[in-house]
Amino acid sequence: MARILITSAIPYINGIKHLGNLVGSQLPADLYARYNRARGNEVLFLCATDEHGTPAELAAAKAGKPVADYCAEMWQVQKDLSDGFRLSFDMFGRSSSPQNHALTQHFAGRLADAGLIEEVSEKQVFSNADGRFLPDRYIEGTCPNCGYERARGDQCENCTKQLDPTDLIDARSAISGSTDLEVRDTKHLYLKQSQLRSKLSDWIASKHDWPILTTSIAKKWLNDGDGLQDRGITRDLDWGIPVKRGDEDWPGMEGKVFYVWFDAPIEYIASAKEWTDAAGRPDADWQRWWRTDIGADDVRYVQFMGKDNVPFHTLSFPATIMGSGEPWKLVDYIKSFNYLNYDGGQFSTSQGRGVFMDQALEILPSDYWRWWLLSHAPESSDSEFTWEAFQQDVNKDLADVLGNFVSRITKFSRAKWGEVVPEGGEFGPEEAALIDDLTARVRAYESHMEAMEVRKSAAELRAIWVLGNEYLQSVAPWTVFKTNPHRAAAIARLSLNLVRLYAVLSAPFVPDAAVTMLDAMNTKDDSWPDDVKTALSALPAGHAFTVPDVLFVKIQDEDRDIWADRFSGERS
Ligand code: B3M
Ligand code: ZN
Repeated sequence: MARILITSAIPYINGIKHLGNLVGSQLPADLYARYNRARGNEVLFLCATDEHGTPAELAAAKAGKPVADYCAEMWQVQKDLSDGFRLSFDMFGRSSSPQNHALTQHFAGRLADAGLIEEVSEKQVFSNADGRFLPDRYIEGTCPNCGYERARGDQCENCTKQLDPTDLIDARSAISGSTDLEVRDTKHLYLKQSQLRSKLSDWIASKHDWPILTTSIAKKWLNDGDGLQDRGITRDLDWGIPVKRGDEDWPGMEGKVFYVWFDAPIEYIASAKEWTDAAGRPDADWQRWWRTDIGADDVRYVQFMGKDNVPFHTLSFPATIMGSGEPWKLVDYIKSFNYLNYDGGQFSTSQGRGVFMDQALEILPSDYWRWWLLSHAPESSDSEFTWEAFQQDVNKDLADVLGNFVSRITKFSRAKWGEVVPEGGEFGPEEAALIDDLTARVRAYESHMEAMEVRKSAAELRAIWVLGNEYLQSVAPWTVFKTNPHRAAAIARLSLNLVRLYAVLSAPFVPDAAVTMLDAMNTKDDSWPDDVKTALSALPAGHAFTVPDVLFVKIQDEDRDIWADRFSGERS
C-alpha cells in the first residue's frame, strides 16, 4: 500500500471561484485522491483558503465587514461549495489558522538562523488618510505620458507605460481617494533565494518525469536571470501573519506581516496539523506525512495547480523548505494545467464572465460538471467551455451511454425475472470477448489515472461504458429471451454485474452517480476489479436489486440557451 499526499492550490478567499479555477487544481486533485483511495492506497488530501494580502482586505472593506469576519464567512461559503462538488478533502483549512501562524513564523526563524534573510530599506507611498502604506496598484493618478486619469501606480492601462507611483500627476489613494500621500522609508525582510540557485536547479534537473508544462516554467524562471531574485517576504499591512522570528519578536518589524505568497504554501503543512488538531490527535499523526525523519520518507507528494502558480511551487516554496535545513517533505510531482476559456473569451472574475461554482450547482448536479470539466481538462493546451459542447457531451456520454445502459438492463431484468439477479444459462464467446476487451481497457484506465492523464482517463472510461452498450446491443437479450430464456438470464446477470463494475470505475469522476448505482445494485462491495472476470460475478444469482431513478437527465436546447445568455456578461 502506497502513501500519497495530495494538495491542491489553495483558492483565494476574496470571492467564489469559476469553473476554470476548479478544473485547474481542485477537481483533478480530487479525481486522483479518489482513485488512489479506491486502489487501497493511504491518502491524505489537503486544501484550504488563502486568506491574506491586500485583495482580502479590500474585499472585506467593500463588503463593509472586518476582515477576520469576512474571511470566516467566505471560508464557509467556499467549504460548502467544495462539499457541493464532492471534493473529498481530508482537511479544508485556513491560511489564517493559528497553526499556520506558528509554522510560518517558525520557517522565517529557521531561514534567518541560516543566514538567508536580509533586512532591506525601501521607500513606499504612505496614505495619511488611510493610515497605511499603499501597494503600487492602489495608487491612482493621471498618466504623465497620455493624460489618462485613472492610471495605476505600476502601469498605465491606457498607453501601457510602466510607471512608478511618484510619476503620477495628482496621485491619490485608490482606497479612499485621498491625495494626502507621502513617501516614507520602510524596512522589509528579503529571502535570499539566489543563494539556493544551484540546489534548486539540481533538484529541478532531477525531475525527469514531470510534465513539460511544469519544468519549462520552472526552468524559464530559474535561468531567466531575475527569476530567482531575492524576494521581499514581508508587507506593511494589518491583516496577515505578524512578522516574528519563531516565537520571538523581530526588532524593527513591528506591525508588519508576512507576504501572502510566503505563508500560503506553508499552509499545505499547517492544514495537516489543523486536521489532526481538530480530531484531538498527536502531532506525530500529521508529521508522518510531512517530516522525512519521522515516516514521510516513503510518502509520494503530488501537487495540483494552474500554470500561473508553478513558479511559486517549483522555486519559492522549495526555497523555504530547503533553506530551513529541516527534513520537511519536498514535492515529488507537480501536475499543472493550462487555462479553460469560456465561450470565445476568458473566464473573468472581475467581469463576472463565465460560470462560477455556486451558479453551476444551482443549475445542475455536480456530476455533470465534474464529468465535462475533467474530460476536457486543459492539459496539453488551453481548452474551451461552450454551452453547445457541454450539452452535446453530457447528453451523449452520461445520458445516452452510461445512463442508458443502467436503465435498460435494470428495467429489462425486472420485467422478466423481477428485482433479483436471474439464474441459469451460461457465458459464451461473446462474454469471453467482452471480458477481454474490458480487461485491456481497465488496465489502460489504471495506467492513465496513475499518470494523472486526466483526459485520457476520461476517454478510456467512456470507452468502457461504450463496450457495455455495444455488448447489450449485439447480444440483444430481449430477442434471445423469446427462444432461449436461460441464455437471456446469463446476459442479464453479467450486465447487472457490469452496473456494479461501472459504479466502482466511474466513482472518481461521477461519485454521486456511483453511489446511486451501488445502492440500486444493493451492495456495498466497491472493490476494485483487479480481475475483471471475478468482478463480474460479485452479484450472484438471487441477489436483489432495484431500478434506479434516471441517472442523468438530458440538457434541453431551451435550458442551454437560457444559461448561455445568463452567464455571458456581468454577474448579477
Ligand atoms: N491562492 C492563487 C490561486 O488561487 C493562490 C494559490 C496559492 S497555492 C499555495 O490561483
Ligand atoms: Zn498613459
